[in-house]
Amino acid sequence: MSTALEATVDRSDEPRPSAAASSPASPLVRMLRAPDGPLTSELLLEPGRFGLGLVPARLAPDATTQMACGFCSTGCGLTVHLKDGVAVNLTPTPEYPVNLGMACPKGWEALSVLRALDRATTPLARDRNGKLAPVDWPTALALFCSRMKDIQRQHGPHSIAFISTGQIATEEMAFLGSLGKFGMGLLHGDGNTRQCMATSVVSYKQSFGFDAPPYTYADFEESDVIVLIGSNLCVAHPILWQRVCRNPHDPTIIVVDPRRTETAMAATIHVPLAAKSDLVLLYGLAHLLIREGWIDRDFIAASTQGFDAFAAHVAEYAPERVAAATGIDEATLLRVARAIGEGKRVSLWWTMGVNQSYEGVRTAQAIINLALMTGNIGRPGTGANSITGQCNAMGSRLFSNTTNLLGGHDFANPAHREKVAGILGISADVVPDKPSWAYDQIVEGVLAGKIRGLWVIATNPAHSWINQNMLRDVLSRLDFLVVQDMYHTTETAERADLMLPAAAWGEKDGTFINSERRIGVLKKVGRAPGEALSDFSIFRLIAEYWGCGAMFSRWTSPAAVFDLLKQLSRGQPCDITGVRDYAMLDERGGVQWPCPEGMTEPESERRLFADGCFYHGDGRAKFVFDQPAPMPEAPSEQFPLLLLTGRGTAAQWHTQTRTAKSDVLRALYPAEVYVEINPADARALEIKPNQHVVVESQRGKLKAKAFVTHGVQRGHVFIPMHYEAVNRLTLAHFDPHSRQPSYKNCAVRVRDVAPNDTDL
Ligand SMILES: Nc1nc2c(c(=O)[nH]1)N[C@H]1C(S)=C(S)[C@@H](COP(=O)(O)OP(=O)(O)OC[C@H]3O[C@@H](n4cnc5c(=O)[nH]c(N)nc54)[C@H](O)[C@@H]3O)O[C@H]1N2
Ligand SMILES: Nc1nc2c(c(=O)[nH]1)N[C@H]1C(S)=C(S)[C@@H](COP(=O)(O)OP(=O)(O)OC[C@H]3O[C@@H](n4cnc5c(=O)[nH]c(N)nc54)[C@H](O)[C@@H]3O)O[C@H]1N2
Ligand code: SF4
Ligand SMILES: [Mo]
Repeated sequence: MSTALEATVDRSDEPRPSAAASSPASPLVRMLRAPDGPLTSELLLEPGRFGLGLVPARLAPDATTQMACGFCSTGCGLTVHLKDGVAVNLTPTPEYPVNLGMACPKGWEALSVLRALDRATTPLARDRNGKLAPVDWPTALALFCSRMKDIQRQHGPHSIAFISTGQIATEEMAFLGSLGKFGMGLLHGDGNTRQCMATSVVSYKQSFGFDAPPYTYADFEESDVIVLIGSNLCVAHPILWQRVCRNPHDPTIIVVDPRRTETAMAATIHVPLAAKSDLVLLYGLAHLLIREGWIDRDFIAASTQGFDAFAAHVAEYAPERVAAATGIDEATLLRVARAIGEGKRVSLWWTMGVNQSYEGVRTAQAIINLALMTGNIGRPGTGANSITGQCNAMGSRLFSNTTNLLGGHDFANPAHREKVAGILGISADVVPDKPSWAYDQIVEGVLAGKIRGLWVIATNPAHSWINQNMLRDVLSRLDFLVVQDMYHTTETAERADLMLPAAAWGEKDGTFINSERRIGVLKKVGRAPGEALSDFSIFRLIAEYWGCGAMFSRWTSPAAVFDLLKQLSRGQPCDITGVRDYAMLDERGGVQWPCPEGMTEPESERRLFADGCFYHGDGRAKFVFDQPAPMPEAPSEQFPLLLLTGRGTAAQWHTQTRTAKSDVLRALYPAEVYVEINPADARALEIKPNQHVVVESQRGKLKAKAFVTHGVQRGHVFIPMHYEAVNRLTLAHFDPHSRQPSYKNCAVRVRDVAPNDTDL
C-alpha cells in the first residue's frame, strides 16, 4: 500500500532501530506521523540492518562504491570501502576523469569529519531560559511552520527568507527553492554562492548569453599558455594544479596575484600587481595585443560583437599608464602580452581574486575579452574559465531557484514561468515574476524590519559573511532564526531559535555539478547520527507540515527529482535530458552538460563553443567593458595597510566546521589565526616574527600571530578566511552588477597588543 505519508519520507534516513522500530511512541515513529494522517507501519525500518558507526543502505556489506567529493568544486571521484556494512575507508578513484586517482587531504579525510562529537543528532529549540534544548521532530516541524506562518500573517508573505548553499545536492537545492517560493510563498532566498560565484554568473550571462563555463579539465593539460588570475590553485584546487603538472607541452604559466602564493612560486611569470588593479592590467594587455596585431580578426568578425568600441576603449590604456596603476613594469606587460598573443592554445582561468571585488564583473569580462579577441575559445587548451568553489556551486547556479528560475530560466519571462509550472504540475501564478533579493539585500531587509524570519541551510554566515559586526546584529534582530546544519556548534547554529539536524555528504543520495559542468553522484554509504535527516527529507517534511505536500507529491526521492530537473533543463544550454539516470553517471565517470536527449554515449571531456556560436540571439559573444572604479576604502594615514583574505591551506575548508574535526587535517594548518606581513612593514612597525599583534579596521579588531614573509607585498597584509575573527575587519561593499562581496580589500592597521585589548 502506498500512502501520501510514505511518499513524505526518504526511507533511507531510518532511525536507529533500538530507538524507533521497537517503540511506537519513540520520536521517530511520531515524526513519521503526518500532521493529520495515520501512521503506517510500512515506514518502519527493516530491522537488523543497523549497527554502530556508519551503516550503508542498499549496498553489499563489503562493497566499494564511487562518488564525488563533498568539499571543493573540483569534484574528484572517491571510492568508499565498506567492511561488514560500515564505511571504513576511502581512496581516490583511479579511473575517474577528474582526479585520475589523486585526492587532496580534505578528500582523504572526508569520512572522518562525519564522526565528530558535535554532530547535530536531534532538533534543538530555545527553551524558556533561552537555552537550545532537544525537541522531537514533530515539535520542531510544527514550531517551524507556526512561527514562520505567524510572521507571514503579521508582516506579509515576503517577510521570511532563506539563505542556502553550494554544498547540498542539486535535488535538495531545487526542493528548497521550490518549497520556499512555490509552496511557502516567500520571494527572497539566496545562497552563499553569492559570496563566491555571482560575479562569474553575471559576466558569463552578459558576455555569452548564458552562465556557461566553457572548459573541460583536460584543457589544463592541452594549453601551451596558462594564465591564472586571482586563483591560488595549489591551495584551493590542488588536484587541478596536479592536472597542470601533467601538461606535456611545457606550458608558460602566468600567475596574476598580488601575493607570492604557492601557485605564483611555481609560475613562469608571476605578476604581483597592486591589489584591485586587474581591470587596468587586463585593458592594458588588450591594448598591447591590438597594438602588436596579436588578435584573431576572423574569429572577432564571425563570432563576436562590440570589438571596435572595445578597441577604442583600451586605446586609452597605454603601457605607461598601466605600469603606473598596477606596479608592473612595461617589459613584463609586454612579455605577458606576447605570451598570450603568440600562444597557440591559451587558457585564462580566474577565481576569487577576481570575483570578490567591487568591480569583479567587469574584471571577469576583461578576461573573457582577451580570450575572444585572440580566438582562444572553443578549442582544446583554451577558454575564459571561471573555476567554481564549492562542490555544488554549479548546481546552485542553475537549479536553486534563487537568481534563476529552475534550469537557468528567467523569473521575469512569462513563457519560462509557464514552462516550469507545466513541468512541475503547479499553477504558474505561484511562480514569482522576479528574482530574489541578493544576500546583502536580505541582510539589509532584516535591518529595515522587512525580513523577520530567516532559514539558513548549510552555510555559516556568522563567520563567513562580510562585516560580522553588522551581520551578528542583524541575526539578533530576527524574530525567528532557523539553522539547518550537520553540526550544532557552528557560529550561526548557536544563535538559532530552532536548529534542524542534517545528514551530511556520504549519508544521502543526489548529484553535484563540478566546475567543468560535470554531474557526479553522491551516495549514502552510512547513516546519519541520531535523528539527523537528509536535507531532502527535511524539505519533504516541512512541505507536509506546511500544508503544501500535495504540490510536491512527485518529489518523492532525489532520483525522482533528478527526473524533474532533466525535464526542466530541456532545450536550455544546460540540457541534461540525455542523462538516463544516476547509474549512467556512475558508469561514465560523471557527465558534463549539455547532454540532450539522444546523446547516449557522451564523450568524457567536452568543451563549449567549438562552433563559434554563443547563446545570445545573434549567436555572438559580447565585448563588455567599463571605466575602472576607485577602491572604496583605500589605505589611509590611520589605516595604512590593505587587508587581503582568502584560503590558507589545502587542509582547511571555509569556516572549519568540518575540517577542524579531523586530527589529520588539524595537524596540517596553524591552529591560531595569523597575519602575513612583509618584512619591511614589520620592521617599520617593530614587529618580530611570531609576535602577537592587533589587526584593526574601522569596524573591528582581532589578535593574530605575525607571520613575517615576502609572500605579501609591502603595504598588504593577508589573513586566511578560516579563522572566525577575520570578517570582523572586512568592509561590506559589493560589485554593483553581481552584488558579490568584495572580501579582498579593506584598510587596516597593525600594532602591538596593548594592556587594554582585553576584548580579544
Ligand atoms: N583548501 C581549500 N580549498 C578551497 C576552499 C577552501 O576553503 N579551502 N574553498 C573553495 C571555494 S568555495 C572557493 S570560492 C575557492 C577559492 O579559490 P581561490 O580564489 O583560488 O582562493 P582565494 O585564496 O580566496 O583567492 C585567490 C587569490 O586571490 C588573490 N587576490 C586577492 N586580491 C586580488 C586582486 O586584487 N587581484 C588578483 N589578481 N588576485 C587577488 C589572493 O592573494 C589569493 O591568493 O576555493 C575552493 N577550494
Ligand atoms: N574574509 C573572507 N570571507 C569569505 C571568503 C573570503 O575569501 N574571505 N570567501 C567566501 C566564499 S567564496 C565562500 S564560498 C563562503 C563560504 O562560507 P560558508 O558557506 O559559511 O562556509 P562553510 O564552512 O562551508 O559552511 C557550510 C556549512 O554547512 C554545513 N554543512 C555541510 N554539509 C552539509 C549538508 O549536507 N547539509 C547541511 N544542512 N549542512 C551542511 C557545515 O557544517 C557548515 O556549517 O565564505 C565566504 N567568506
Ligand atoms: S581537490 Fe577538492 S574535490 Fe578533490 S579531494 Fe580535494 S577537496 Fe575533494
Ligand atoms: Mo566560494
